[in-house]
Amino acid sequence: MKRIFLVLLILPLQIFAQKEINKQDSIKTANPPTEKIVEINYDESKVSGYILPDLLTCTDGQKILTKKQWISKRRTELLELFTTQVYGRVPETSYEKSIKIVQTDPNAMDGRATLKLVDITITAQQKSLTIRLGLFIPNKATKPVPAFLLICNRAPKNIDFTRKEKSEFWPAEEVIARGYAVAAFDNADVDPDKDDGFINGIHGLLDTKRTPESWGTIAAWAWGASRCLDYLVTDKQIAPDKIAVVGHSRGAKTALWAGALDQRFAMVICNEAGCGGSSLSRRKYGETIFEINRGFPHWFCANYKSYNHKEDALPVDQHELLALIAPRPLYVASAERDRWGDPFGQYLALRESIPAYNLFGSKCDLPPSSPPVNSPVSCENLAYHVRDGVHNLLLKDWDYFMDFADKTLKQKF
Ligand code: GTR
Repeated sequence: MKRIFLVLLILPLQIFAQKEINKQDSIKTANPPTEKIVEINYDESKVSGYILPDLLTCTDGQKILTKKQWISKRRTELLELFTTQVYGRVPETSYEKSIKIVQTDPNAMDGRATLKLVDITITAQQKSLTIRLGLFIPNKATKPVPAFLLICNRAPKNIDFTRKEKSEFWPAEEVIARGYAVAAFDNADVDPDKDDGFINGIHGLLDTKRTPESWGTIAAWAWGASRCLDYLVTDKQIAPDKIAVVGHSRGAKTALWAGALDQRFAMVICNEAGCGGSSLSRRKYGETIFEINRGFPHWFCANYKSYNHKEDALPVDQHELLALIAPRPLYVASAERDRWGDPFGQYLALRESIPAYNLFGSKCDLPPSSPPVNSPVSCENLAYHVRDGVHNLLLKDWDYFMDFADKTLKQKF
């Protein structure tokens, strides 16, 4: 009897949840009639023998054997390939930057933290925009603290600096309780998330003539994260060499690119970045390059579109982006039901980045199969988990991130 009752209770919930997932997937995969229809693959047995570009072989064939060669040659080369073929190049237009602390509250969170609101104003070509950075610092700290900077790609209420609204997406109170400072900015302050012909946001300020390798919106948000970091490294209450960048989904693709370009970020936390972020493009599992370019034509540089349906022609794959974070701590997280983002492809990408980390003296190895749900694995400066449930950033994810940061960032690797 009890069991029947339970089934009656759970079944409609499951059907509803599945419908929601299907609805999301069908939105993402609905092809306009003129485009080539390609079914999305969710079948691991159909992921056929792809060959990844070799992380430690340069385009001229030279094998990388030392950290010195990696830094001076291969790293630079990969950075350039990701710039020209994937995310796009930041224009060299000069701009002015003014940083102003517009509010300080030493009694935030019932006296447990100090809140600072910082306005970073960028001016160029007679236009300006302001990035509002919100920062909480634990009051019980006796020395400069490590910090997490979230690139918020969701509604501003998720990073409510008044703390009237609280969201697991940015669990500021919990982060403060663990002795970290916690900061966030709204990516829309830097660039709107829409295909507007690059006339608004920071593109409207800095773009002059656009070319196939001009920056897209992800690169713009990453640039914005670095402008926030410009302030954070000057705040005397924060340890400037212990600042982690965190992002979810499109924000996680951004966190990875920000961390690759700007080595002042001491750690990168990438939650469910998926295609164009932490999953291997050549697996063509879940979202593909074609799908992402079709759904979000403004995210990447125009050159990236030439790899639609041609993943094997791309001179890089995403394990090489992860490798650009080496030797700094890197956390790749995924969710069991986020098949669109290819959780296993993300684990494999992390594994494939290990040779770069090992050039710096670590002796890392991760098992070939990904760990069970809710069981993070880590090896020195690399960590991964697959959380139960759907695509989201939750307190549970943050708890795992902080456990890892306790062992790496806090200690100073
Ligand atoms: C999806 C997109 C993904 C991911 C996600 C998100 O619709 O296809 O690549 O970035 O949005 O940002 O939530």
